[in-house]
Amino acid sequence: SYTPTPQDKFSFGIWTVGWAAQDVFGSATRAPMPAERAVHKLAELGAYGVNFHDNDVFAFDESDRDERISAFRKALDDTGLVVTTATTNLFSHPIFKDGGFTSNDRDVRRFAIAKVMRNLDLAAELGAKTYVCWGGREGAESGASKDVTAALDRFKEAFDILGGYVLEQGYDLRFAIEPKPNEPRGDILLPTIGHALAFINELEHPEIVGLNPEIGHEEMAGLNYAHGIKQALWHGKLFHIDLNGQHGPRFDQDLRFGAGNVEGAFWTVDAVDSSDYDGPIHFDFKPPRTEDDEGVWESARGCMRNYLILREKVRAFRADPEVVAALSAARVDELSVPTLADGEDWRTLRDMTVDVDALAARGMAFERLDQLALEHLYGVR
Ligand code: GLT
Ligand code: MN
Ligand code: MN
Ligand code: MN
Repeated sequence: SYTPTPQDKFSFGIWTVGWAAQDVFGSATRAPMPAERAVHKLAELGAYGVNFHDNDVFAFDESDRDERISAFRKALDDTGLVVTTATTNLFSHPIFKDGGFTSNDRDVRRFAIAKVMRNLDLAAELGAKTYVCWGGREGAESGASKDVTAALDRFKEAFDILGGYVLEQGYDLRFAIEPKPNEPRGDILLPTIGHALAFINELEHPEIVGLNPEIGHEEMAGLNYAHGIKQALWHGKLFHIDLNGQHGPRFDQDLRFGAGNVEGAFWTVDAVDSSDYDGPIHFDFKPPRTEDDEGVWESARGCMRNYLILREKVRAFRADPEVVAALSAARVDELSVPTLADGEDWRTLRDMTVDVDALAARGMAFERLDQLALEHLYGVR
């Protein structure tokens, strides 16, 4: 068991398994991987879909565009893998050194928006429903170099242009902004789920813009991912998820899902499994630089296995009668009862009295509940 099937809706970025493992301190340890090989291998492992950047498939200069897209499309047809999601590489080429949508250089901004439009056409053609926008280069290393107010105006302008484009073309696509606090820029704009949620409200077409939160990115900022996606869901804005692993605030580790913060992974699966999120269960990880080709697939397999293992544990936790009793002792369900009863308003509360000492003395019984969760996670229940 713990063998994935397409019904589990697992998907991967082509760039994840395809990463040749070059980093800031060293060159690639693996061979470049054509997109079609990633598609075939992921299908063999039981995945359902893929996400791709334009330049995961063809070169930046687009000289090989048609032949590379045909090979990609053939692999998709041969395997039945679905393109759930697409995105644009606005970060690798030197032209984007100061960003795409918010570069100080206006010519670069215009080129970046055009590059996105070209890949939106391909995304729509291949049936993607979500278009991820990770603004990794939108930011700064130093204070005076970026007029943040103007940058936000330009960020909004880009989404307004692109939103208009998608609506006028009649594409069945929604944008998903992916926040990240830093790396590769010293400070990235729209650094967390909260910043991005507020930004979306300022757009011309907010209804087609939501979020793609990544576990590692929120945890780099010291934030709780499960809480973050629950708030995004509460706003109706969880359009996509990037699952991976991270050990707290440090560089972006992109470990396979389930590694790093294991307890966080447990509550993440609980949050997704109990929600009405129906997008792909997407993995955005990087097989470590130590791994050869076999290690790459072991790492990809691990993402899916860990999700299935945690899903089983989360469901067992929720179904455990002792957990049901502990939830009730912790009065978790009482939080769903509105604070005012029908017909009441502020007048009811204004002059009420309570037995302060008695309320202060009531324990919350959370430790018992959390111990039960840990015991399910540790595998002793
Ligand atoms: C890049 C980044 C990811 C984003 C991808 C989408 S590319 O690997 O680190 O977090 O999701 O552009
Ligand atoms: Mn990451
Ligand atoms: Mn990444
Ligand atoms: Mn990501």
